[in-house]
Amino acid sequence: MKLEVKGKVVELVQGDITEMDTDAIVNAANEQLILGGGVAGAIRKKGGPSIQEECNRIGGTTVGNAVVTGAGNLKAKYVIHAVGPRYGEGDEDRKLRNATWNSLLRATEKGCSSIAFPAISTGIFGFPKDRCARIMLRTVKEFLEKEQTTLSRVAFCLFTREDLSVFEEAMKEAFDTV
Ligand code: AR6
Repeated sequence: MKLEVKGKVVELVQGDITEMDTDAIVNAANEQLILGGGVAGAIRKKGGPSIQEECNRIGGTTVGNAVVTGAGNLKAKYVIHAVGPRYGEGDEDRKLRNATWNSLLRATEKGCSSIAFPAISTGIFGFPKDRCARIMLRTVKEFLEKEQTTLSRVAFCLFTREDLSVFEEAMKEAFDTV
C-alpha cells in the first residue's frame, strides 16, 4: 500500500528491515544502545560488529530520542537507533511519537532521501500494534506536511502479513482514505 503526502511517498511493505535498500533504516533500540534481540539482533548479525562499536562510543540516549551510526555491511547507509517506550512505563504515546519524529529529523540532517521504519516498541517492549501504527503514521504525515525534508520516501517494513494489515487499516484512517 502506497500513498503520497506533498509529493512524498509513504509505503507499507512486508519483510525483513535489514534487506531494505533505503538510505536509512531505523533500529528499535534501547537507552543503552545495546543491540539485543528482534530488529536490533537482526541488524547486529547482518550488519557486523561496527554498528555496536559505534553505539558504544555514543554510549546511550533517552527514550524518544534517536541517534545515527553507519550501517556496516547492510545495504542502507545509516542506521538510526530510535528508542521507543516500554509499554506500561507511562506517557508512551508521546514517547513513540518523539522517537518517530526524531528519526525523521536525523535522516533529514544526513540528507537521506529514503528511510524504513519497523513497528517500534511492538516486540520485546510490548506496545499494541494498532496503537503503534496510528501514532507512527500520523507522525510521519504531520512531519511531511510541516517540515522541510530531504526525504522523498518513507517506508514501514512490517515483519508479518498480520502486522502489514494492521498498518494498512491505520493508514486508511490516518490518511482519510476510508
Ligand atoms: N524486520 C522487520 N521487523 C522486525 C524484524 C525484522 N528483521 N524483527 C522483528 N521485527 P523489537 P522493541 C518486528 O522487539 O519492541 C531489542 O532487544 C517485531 O515483530 O525488535 O522496540 C532491543 O535491543 C516487532 O513488531 O523492538 C531493545 O532492547 C517490531 O519489529 C528491545 O528489543 C519491534 O520489535 C526493543 O524492543
